[in-house]
Amino acid sequence: SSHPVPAVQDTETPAQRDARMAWWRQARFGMFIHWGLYAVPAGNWQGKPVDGIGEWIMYNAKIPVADYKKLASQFDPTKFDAHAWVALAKAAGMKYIIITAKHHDGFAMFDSKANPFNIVDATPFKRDPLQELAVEAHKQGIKFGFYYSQDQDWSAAGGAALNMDAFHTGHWDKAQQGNFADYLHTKAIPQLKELLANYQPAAPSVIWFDTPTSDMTPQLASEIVTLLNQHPNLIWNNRLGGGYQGDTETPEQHVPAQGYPGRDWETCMTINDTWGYKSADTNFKSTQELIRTLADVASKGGNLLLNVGPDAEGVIPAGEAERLQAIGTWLDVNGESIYGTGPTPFPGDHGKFSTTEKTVGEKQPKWVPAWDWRATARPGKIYIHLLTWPGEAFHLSGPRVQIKKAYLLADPQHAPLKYTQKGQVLDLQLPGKPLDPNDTVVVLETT
Ligand code: FUL
Repeated sequence: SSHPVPAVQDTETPAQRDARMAWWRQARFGMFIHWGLYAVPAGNWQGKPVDGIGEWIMYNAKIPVADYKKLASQFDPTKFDAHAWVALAKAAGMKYIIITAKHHDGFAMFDSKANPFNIVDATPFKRDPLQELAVEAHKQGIKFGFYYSQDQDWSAAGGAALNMDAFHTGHWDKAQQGNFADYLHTKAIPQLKELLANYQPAAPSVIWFDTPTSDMTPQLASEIVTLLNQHPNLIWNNRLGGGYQGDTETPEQHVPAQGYPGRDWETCMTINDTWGYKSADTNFKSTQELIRTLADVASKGGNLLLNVGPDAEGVIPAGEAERLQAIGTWLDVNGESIYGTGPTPFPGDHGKFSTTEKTVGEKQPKWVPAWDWRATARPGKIYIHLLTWPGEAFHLSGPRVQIKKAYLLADPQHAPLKYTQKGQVLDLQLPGKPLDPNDTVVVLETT
């Protein structure tokens, strides 16, 4: 494959880059975990629900730093079970896990010597859940990485993002006043060093940066890149700032109509309407919509990083866990049409833009997909994902290759389907009903 954009590590050859990205491109499906102190208020402050996403409650309710820090004494997630979380990700068919090591609130979910506002030093829990997850991920053979909010840190002097270009101005407490470079040198960079050094051999495979502002100058960002470059297998995203493109594009809460040809990309998405736990949010997407979204993403050559928001006891909400299990059941049968596949000659424009759609965290017009069909491919095979059953005939215009055999992936016999192919037009005969109402996959074997 070709990569017109310069490699992140400018000493890297395209072949080295392909080797570094290989597991990630195979993976297609990962688990995002937003877990932090914000799970304690769970969307409510002083007895009232606070509008907005759960992990932004400190900002949205303008909670003073000292009051927010007091939440730590109430954070005792004794039901946290690293084995169960990793097992759930695996059962869902996910190939990697990215967890919030520190979100914008500044609370570190790991044992940090660099700053005492962390789960080991400031809570009755006293354990390092990231260490436990790193060990489990390694044991259960799944990749593991860290989300780290390098730019915004509402608890640190200098970290409350004076220059919130895309957002708003940050300060609401004198304790937040300070110098951004000082914050970076005394907290963010030392913590990134801890995360990169202390979790070997399991982690991290990925560092997932977030919300760059103009505070992150090219010079400051280059100090972080120097650190990252000491870890030659590391993958990091496009949200560092300072002009760095990183390895991956990160569309949020939507699937870009055409993907990002020539770039690796990953849609991150919530199952309900929040990343961090909010007790009142049970607006879960259906399993069907989630499976279709995964097929949609794969058909455009991307990965889906699907979020769960565990509660303050350390439990992944049942509504989220159930959906993950169901996606895993579908992938058990149909995984061949997702993992390691690439886009096809007919990605199509299945959908339309809507400006009226309510979006989470984004103000751009939203792409609203049409759930007709998608296609993924690997050498020798094209997979047609039938999302809405077309009836007993399916007409496909475009395959420039001769089809040898067609069958339904969910049919254990792989009994051949009848078809005719004239030039680039394929007419398939299908059963009257779908084998799977979420996504019935037709395999086209090519010569
Ligand atoms: C956003 C953050 O501000 C949200 O809280 C969340 O972490 C999302 C994945 O990225 O930019």
